[in-house]
Amino acid sequence: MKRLILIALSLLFFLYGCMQNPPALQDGNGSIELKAVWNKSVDSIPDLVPLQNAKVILSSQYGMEIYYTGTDGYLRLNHLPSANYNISVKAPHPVDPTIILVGSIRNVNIISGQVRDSTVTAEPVSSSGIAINEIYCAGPVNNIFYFYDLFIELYNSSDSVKYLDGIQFMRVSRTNNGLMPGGDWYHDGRMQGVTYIYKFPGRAGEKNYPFNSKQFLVLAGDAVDHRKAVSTSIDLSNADWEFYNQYMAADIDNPNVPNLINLISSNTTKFLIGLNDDIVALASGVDTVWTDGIDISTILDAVQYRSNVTLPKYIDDRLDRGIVQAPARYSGKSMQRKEPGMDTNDGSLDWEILPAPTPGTQ
Ligand SMILES: [Ca+2]
Ligand SMILES: [Ca+2]
Ligand SMILES: [Ca+2]
Ligand SMILES: [Ca+2]
Repeated sequence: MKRLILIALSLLFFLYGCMQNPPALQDGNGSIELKAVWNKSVDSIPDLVPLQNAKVILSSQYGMEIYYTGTDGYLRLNHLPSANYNISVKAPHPVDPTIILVGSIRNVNIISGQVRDSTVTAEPVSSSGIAINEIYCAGPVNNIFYFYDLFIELYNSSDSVKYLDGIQFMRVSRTNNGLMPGGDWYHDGRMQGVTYIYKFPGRAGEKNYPFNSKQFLVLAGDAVDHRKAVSTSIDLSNADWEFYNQYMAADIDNPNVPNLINLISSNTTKFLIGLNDDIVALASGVDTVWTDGIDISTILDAVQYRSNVTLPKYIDDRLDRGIVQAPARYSGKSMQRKEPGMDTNDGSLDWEILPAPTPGTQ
């Protein structure tokens, strides 16, 4: 019996390993000559220059591969299988470390025996270096509707220490007379529809809570071992932070895990986000007044996720141009950026579904 269990377990681990490492791109006879450029111009006359040493993410039905452009801004690849490719590029700005250059093209059809010429034009976007890297909210596989094991993972992709003081995390799901969440309803540069807003201790600009370069942070709904409730769930008792609603009669509070606290006193329910459909955002905390909306310029990262990505997109284009594909409810699956912190502000391309959550790692 023991032996059987061992065999079953090793088979499981083997299958899990296969899911974790999809096969590398298959061999084929397609070629691409990809040119990456960015617009250096500060006026209306374009000044396109080659994007050197840019990270290029090539994804297709065969998986995902990472390459870099040369000093001439070109990436030339042969032996690609025929497929439709989505291509994202990302590079640091040559002078300004607060800006990154990002661009993407979709459905580049590569055909066996042909060389496909493509150009991707990157645009400058401001980069705080802090991104929402993983969202696990589907709930574990279970039949008692348990979904309290949610967590958000943040990542600091910059080369410097950032500070969490005053940073806000919010759920954005409120509508208003047909106006949808995540939009700039009053055309005043503010995002509307905030339903939950929690904050790290302190104020923006203070430096008491460091967030180190290349560090992952796990923000748990409840920082407890959820396997005690549902065996297929996960242990979040070692999370870095915990959402704690001080306006609720008895929210769970692991004393060893520091808290983000609730800014909406009328909200007396537990911190939750949609299991398969919602908008979440992270803001610097410079805009401390949420009631009139959150200044888009202070939002560090925001994404809309939906299990049905054919439904409409609500989030303002300045925050993200796509929709993250979410897994089904109670699937135990998670959503994560394809590369740590890789954020081109197109959730449709930047994210992937994980077979199981990975709190604190990629
Ligand atoms: Ca706590
Ligand atoms: Ca405001
Ligand atoms: Ca973003
Ligand atoms: Ca992760």
